[in-house]
Amino acid sequence: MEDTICAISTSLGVGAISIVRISGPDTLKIISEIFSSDIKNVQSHTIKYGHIVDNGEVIDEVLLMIMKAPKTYTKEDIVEINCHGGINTTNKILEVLLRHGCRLAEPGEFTKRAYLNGRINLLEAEAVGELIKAKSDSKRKLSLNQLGGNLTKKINNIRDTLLGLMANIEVNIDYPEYTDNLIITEDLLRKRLGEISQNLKELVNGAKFGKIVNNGINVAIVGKPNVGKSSILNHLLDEKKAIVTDIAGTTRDIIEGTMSLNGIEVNLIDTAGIHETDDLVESLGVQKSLESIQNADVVLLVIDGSKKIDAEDKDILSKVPKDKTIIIVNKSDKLISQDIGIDLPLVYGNTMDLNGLEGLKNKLIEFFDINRINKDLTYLSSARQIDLVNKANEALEEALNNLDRKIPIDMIENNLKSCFDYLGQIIGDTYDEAVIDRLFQDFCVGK
Ligand SMILES: Nc1nc2c(ncn2[C@@H]2O[C@H](COP(=O)(O)OP(=O)(O)O)[C@@H](O)[C@H]2O)c(=O)[nH]1
Ligand SMILES: [Mg+2]
Repeated sequence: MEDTICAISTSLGVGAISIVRISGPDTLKIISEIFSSDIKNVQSHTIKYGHIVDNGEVIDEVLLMIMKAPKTYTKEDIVEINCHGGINTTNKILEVLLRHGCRLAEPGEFTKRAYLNGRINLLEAEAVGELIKAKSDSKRKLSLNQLGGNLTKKINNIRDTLLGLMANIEVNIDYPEYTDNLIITEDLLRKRLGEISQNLKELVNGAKFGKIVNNGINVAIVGKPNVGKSSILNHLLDEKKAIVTDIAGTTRDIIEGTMSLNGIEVNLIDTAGIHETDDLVESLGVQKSLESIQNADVVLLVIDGSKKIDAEDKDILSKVPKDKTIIIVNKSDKLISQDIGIDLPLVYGNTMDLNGLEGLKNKLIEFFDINRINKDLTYLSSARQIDLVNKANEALEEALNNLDRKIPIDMIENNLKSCFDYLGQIIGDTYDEAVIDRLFQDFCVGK
């Protein structure tokens, strides 16, 4: 981090202004060389008007935002050049900076420096990257809350408790004669671990919500041919996306579309009707339908309510995971019987009435607890964070198991140490170079 980096922080196109950002130890020296006046002694956090001049030629009329270390984004000296927008001016200024000794920043390098210099932790750095990419209100709020520090506080509280507990166990092992220290009895340890476990579970469950906000919900619409799967897709999307006919086997490939349910993205996947067929193309479609069942967060199994349930319906029913299936009894406008005889979450609906599938939307909101998701929006969310919090939870579960199995306390202490370390990795207290590099690769240049 000895070099001084620069990048265009705004998107490169025609616009009123662009911002070129510089950070590092030589920032003030380099800017003074190319600016119409010396800025080395300018007060921090001020704006200065002037010109960028290169070999006697005025490149642009600009405003400089001068921020001196350490109270800056990177904790280094930073100058942001507000220049006229447009590709030529902005690139020209970048070019002059590079010639005067700046290095072009890598994607996310300013944020990486903010992290390495201890201004933000890894969880917060990740949130910055997500905030920039956020396309919905929910995603924006989720990222902003991760940046806000509440999650970090929760993680640090658990880590502090673990650390205190480990220290106490150590003292008990090393100095058994010091009876004025708190003696960690089996009962006391069980109680403490129980408390930690509860806090961890909260994080684990929250992370499930975080994943939904980040990635949306994948919904596979399956069933035998002609029950109305494609009609349901079209109805939900309010668009004639899939072809609908009364000919069985019309849908042969996967057809996808996205709708929003209270701000949560729902990815709908219409599939080929599952049944025995000799047609090669159709059978490949059926194969894809079965695969989509595996990849879905919830399966909507569609049944034709105008007919009796038959062996084909029952066969498909045997292929879907019961814990993530909702039955849609479609064609409720011609329903022959209320009694379906299937013990799974069930909705009646049809694609003929305007709001014929409102019940389904409500069922999905209920199934994923979407109203609760939106209330808090303080969750771990990236795949990296979720993996680590699950591992931390497993380590703690193992500690509890080992306690039940009367395993020696130093082994249990190892479990607690693992739990502590996994949580530390979430906030980047301990880190692995490769993970950090991968994480910042996904960032925009200039952030
Ligand atoms: N009466 C009635 N007919 C429907 C309903 N939904 C779909 N259909 C009809 O059922 C036939 C098959 O629909 P389609 O969506 O192609 O079924 P898929 O093969 O499961 O995708 C078409 O003729 C639709 O017009 C419904 O809610 N009520
Ligand atoms: Mg279809």
